[in-house]
Amino acid sequence: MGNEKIRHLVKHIYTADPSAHVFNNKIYIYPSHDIDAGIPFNDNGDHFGMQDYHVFSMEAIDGEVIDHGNALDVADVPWAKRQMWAPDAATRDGKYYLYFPAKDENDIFYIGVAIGDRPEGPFIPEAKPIEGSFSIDPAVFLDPKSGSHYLYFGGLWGGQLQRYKTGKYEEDDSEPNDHAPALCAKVAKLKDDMLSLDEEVKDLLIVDKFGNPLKAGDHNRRFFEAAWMHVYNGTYYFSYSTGNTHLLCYATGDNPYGPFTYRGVIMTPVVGWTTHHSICEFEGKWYLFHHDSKLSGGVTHLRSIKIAEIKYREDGSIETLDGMME
Ligand code: FUB
Repeated sequence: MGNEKIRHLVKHIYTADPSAHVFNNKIYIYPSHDIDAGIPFNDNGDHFGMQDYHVFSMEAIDGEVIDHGNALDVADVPWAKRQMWAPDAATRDGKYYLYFPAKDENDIFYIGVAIGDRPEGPFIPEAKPIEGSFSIDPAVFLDPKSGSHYLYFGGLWGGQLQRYKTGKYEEDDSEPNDHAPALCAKVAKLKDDMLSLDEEVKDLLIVDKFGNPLKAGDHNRRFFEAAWMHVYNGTYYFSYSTGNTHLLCYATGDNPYGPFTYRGVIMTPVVGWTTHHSICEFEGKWYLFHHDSKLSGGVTHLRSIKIAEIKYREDGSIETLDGMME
């Protein structure tokens, strides 16, 4: 990047929830494509009425950002009816896989997968969502140690994670009381076909420095949505949004399942209600891809993707970025 601390990547359409990966020596970004669908605001996030995905690429951090156009449309996904929320992508054996959450005809979120021959798509969706998946915000992580891929997911409130607090779906939208353990993000290894889960979905536990699970009332630290995993210097970093306190936080562990110990804040609140990110290494530097609502004047569901360099200290902690910096 040049002298600027945060680079605004896309201005001709609204984009959010950027998942960045390096494929074939280029950066590919898989964001949500924000639109104003004319749906009134509510706590359920129904106003996030996205209908398709565009994929973007850059050959250099300062380089031109190419919009590769429509990669997948809700109209082409047999099981999905609305709300194409935060996606992610992965590659294996020459194929590319786009993972995405959407609501079905009963307004229940599941996670789907679509297959392409190129990183930018187009992607052909599977006829049904991934069996055993639920809620939102898929993030697919290639474990450099084992060579296996893991699917992380989950999101509270509009993302419906609280409906699975007993382990199976229930309409009850209440959260655990403040003193109970916080609800966890979910993780499961993917099969080699990249289309199905290889095991039962597990809880991803975040503990404090004393080893105690974070509490549901600990809104400044507990997981809300926007899971991401990366490895730096052999340590696993699980990062996420705290939702209603608008922080991007991280916790570290020694394997893809955890437990993870809470370490701190990566980015303070941005303009807009949501905050969502990915972390990606490119040419020896590490970058935070994120979004805010500055371009739309603060409209919460009309966001724009951005990039900022992140720095690690000697002890592996991450320097906190100011979400309001220019
Ligand atoms: O973009 C819709 C939802 O907003 C995402 O799935 C959440 O992570 C939040 O960014």
